Amino acid sequence: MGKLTMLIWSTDAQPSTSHKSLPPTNSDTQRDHKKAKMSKPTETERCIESLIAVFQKYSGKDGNSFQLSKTEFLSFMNTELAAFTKNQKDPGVLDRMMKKLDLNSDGQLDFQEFLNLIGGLAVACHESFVKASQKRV
Ligand SMILES: [Ca+2]
Repeated sequence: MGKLTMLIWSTDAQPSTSHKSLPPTNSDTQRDHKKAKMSKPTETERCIESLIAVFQKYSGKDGNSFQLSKTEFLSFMNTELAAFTKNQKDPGVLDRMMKKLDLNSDGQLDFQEFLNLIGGLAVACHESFVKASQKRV
């Protein structure tokens, strides 16, 4: 897990050129980068890492390792969001969700399309949280 964070931050922190070609003036950046590597990931960083990990866990099951096929999407929904899925009385809801999320209509969900699902669910959760707290006042 920690490896993923390192990967993310090292991708951002380093120019595409190799280590050898870095001028000595970059030593500060390198030191900061090392420090960032050593420190414990923040809650936000861990959340990002988890989202990537869970996406790859399902996307890696068949076909393209970095896209969710319909089967992988259903497997994800029925496992990770079982409470949500079970509550849906309409059996076509997952089909329609998949179609709606698949913005480029290639029959696969890439990470961006997957994030739209997570984002949408997070917004819905947050809205019901806000509503609930307004009722209490
Ligand atoms: Ca797609």
